[in-house]
Amino acid sequence: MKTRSPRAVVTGLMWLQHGGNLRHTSEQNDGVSRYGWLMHDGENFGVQEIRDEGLLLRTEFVKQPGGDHGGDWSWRVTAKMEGKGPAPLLSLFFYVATDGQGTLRPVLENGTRLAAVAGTAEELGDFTLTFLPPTGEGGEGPKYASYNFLAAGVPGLHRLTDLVRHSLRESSVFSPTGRPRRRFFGVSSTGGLPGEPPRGQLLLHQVTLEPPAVLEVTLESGSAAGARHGRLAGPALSAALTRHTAAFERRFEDTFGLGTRGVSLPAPRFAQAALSEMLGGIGFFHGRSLLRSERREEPLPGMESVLFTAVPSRSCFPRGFLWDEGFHLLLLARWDPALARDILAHWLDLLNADGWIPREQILGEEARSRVPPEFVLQHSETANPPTLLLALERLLPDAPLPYLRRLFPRLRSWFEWLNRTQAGPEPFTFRWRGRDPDPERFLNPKTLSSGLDDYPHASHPSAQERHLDLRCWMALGARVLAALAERLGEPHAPYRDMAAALSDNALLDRLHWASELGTFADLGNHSSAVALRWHRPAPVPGQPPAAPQLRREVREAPRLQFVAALGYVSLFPLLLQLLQADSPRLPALLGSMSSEQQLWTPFGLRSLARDSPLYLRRNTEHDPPYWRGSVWVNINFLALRALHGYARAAGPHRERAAKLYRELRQNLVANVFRQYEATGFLWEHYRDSDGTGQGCHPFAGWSALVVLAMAEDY
Ligand code: 6A9
Repeated sequence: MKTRSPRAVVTGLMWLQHGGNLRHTSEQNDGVSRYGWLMHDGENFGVQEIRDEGLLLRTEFVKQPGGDHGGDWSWRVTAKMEGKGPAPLLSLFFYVATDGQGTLRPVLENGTRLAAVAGTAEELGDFTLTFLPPTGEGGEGPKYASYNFLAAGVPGLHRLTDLVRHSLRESSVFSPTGRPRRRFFGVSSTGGLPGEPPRGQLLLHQVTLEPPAVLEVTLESGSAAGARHGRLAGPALSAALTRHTAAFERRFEDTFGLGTRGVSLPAPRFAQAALSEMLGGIGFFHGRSLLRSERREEPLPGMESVLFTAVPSRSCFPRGFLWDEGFHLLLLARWDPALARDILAHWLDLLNADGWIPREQILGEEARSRVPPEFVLQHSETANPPTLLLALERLLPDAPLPYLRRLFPRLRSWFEWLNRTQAGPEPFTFRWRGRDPDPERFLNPKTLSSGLDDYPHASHPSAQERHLDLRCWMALGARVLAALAERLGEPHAPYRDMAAALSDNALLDRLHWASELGTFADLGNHSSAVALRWHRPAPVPGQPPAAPQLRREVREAPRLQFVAALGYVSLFPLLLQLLQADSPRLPALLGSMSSEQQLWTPFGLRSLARDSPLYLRRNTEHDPPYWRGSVWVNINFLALRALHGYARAAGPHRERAAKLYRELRQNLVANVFRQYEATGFLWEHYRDSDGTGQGCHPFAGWSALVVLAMAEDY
């Protein structure tokens, strides 16, 4: 829990089942079997469950606004064991830490129990954090526990886990009366991280007990003293949690109407959890990106920025990603439009003077500590699809004019940056910049900017390329900017004209219809006859033989042609609804979508057709297929949205679109739900052969769009 401010005071929880591992941050593959927010309103209330080696932790919070500093909050942590057998010894470590500002003063009981912390900080003013004594499960009676206490300097929040781990010593003793004594690992101030200068202070309260137990922590703001009627703990906290639970359920039903659609339990619980995981993942980040500019040799730090954003995955990618955020906002805009507007505004404040927004936001040390060094640099020629405009289109009707007025110049300069820097070889064509510079190392050089990383494009990147998906994104962008300008009474004709030109079906046909392939496609310098081969570098006299390398072999010279790679990219004119309802091209696209040889699976549309040359092919020895077959929820959501639109528009393909819509929706939602039931998580993508969740988990970024699909809210 932290404030939305750069040098925030942070509170948190670690836990340790003695004999097991110290748990703190959300990590991929750490063995914690299930965890996630079951309810979260994005603001004042949340309920999370964590299952870890037989232990069930339930963490619940309520915030209570009041005073001048954001008010009070309370947490309740309930620990119990699932299954039978003697309860192991469990330690819960509640901590509070500063990061560059603020002071904390411990209030100790009997020398070892940290009963409270009295603090002062920029955003919080004066506050008191109280650690209430543990009770039994039904709140009955005090519970026997041992206490340890740590006060230490903190070199940075990303070092907290190590700091605590290094201070653990197996010298503490748990000895309830009449029971055998047990030794356990307790924090001691003799550990620490020598040689790292402190940026802040840590106070930590370790409670060791045998589950079941209930522990409560309250933060009381000094300035809210007058407004408070008693402490938000015990029965008062129970009542507040009950009230918030009921309000959440009501608001969820009012917003998504799953009940009235007859969606039966447990599906609505799953939908609540999917939304809540996204809301619970929202964070406030602060710091500088590391940038690579075409104008300079050396990487340089970007401007100091703050970013309030949702994240794709709490474990794998706990930071902002530009095109992911547009998808997140589609869902958030329904739940809490003001919150969505706030996040969108933060993103647009990241623009630099040229109009560029870095694709991946790795701000500050804590964020950087989670990224391998080769991924840290952001290149100033690299774009990413302008999905924020998709979200804005949804927010537009209800957004206040002053807000839109402030957004407009930023959006204009962002869109103009895209239009200028990603222009294609001919008018009304576009080309993603920044494809992999060393094509011989890859089966097909990646295009990270497009968001579809390894989706095949021309085998030999060149300035002659025309990228279909980007062209369609630009059409959408021009349309939204025209609508925004019109709403503001600003000149909108240039955007209107651009939108019209980019959605002119005849021009689209001329530039991107590949009659020899029977579909829309990219154009580029391309060879289909490529393969990876082991290659032994020529020996150098006097030097040991070099290790064999995997290199690309091109068996047929590349030539300028349409790229045979049927999949998500081919569908873009349909996905973004640029094709007219009576387009003679619709049947071909609907046919590819519904063909099992191509894109149809019982779990959603796969990213690359089964009969496409690079279907499920690795890009290098270490680079398994990613957007070369898997089912991705974000693009399936766009497909549902488009089919829903075509099913409503008068035209010769209406029935067919409607049928496809119903079946695709059923398949996609049922599989994401089934995988959630089986594993406890939403996943980054789903295997096309059997629907298994793959990649990162939990991934409640765009995979949470299933909620809108369940609600049929497009
Ligand atoms: C970091 C760190 C275990 C790849 O969801 C974020 C992005 C998408 O925008 C993109 O479309 N993901 C998709 O193709 C994940 C990006 C990961 C960046 C590399 C590596 C590993 O941590």
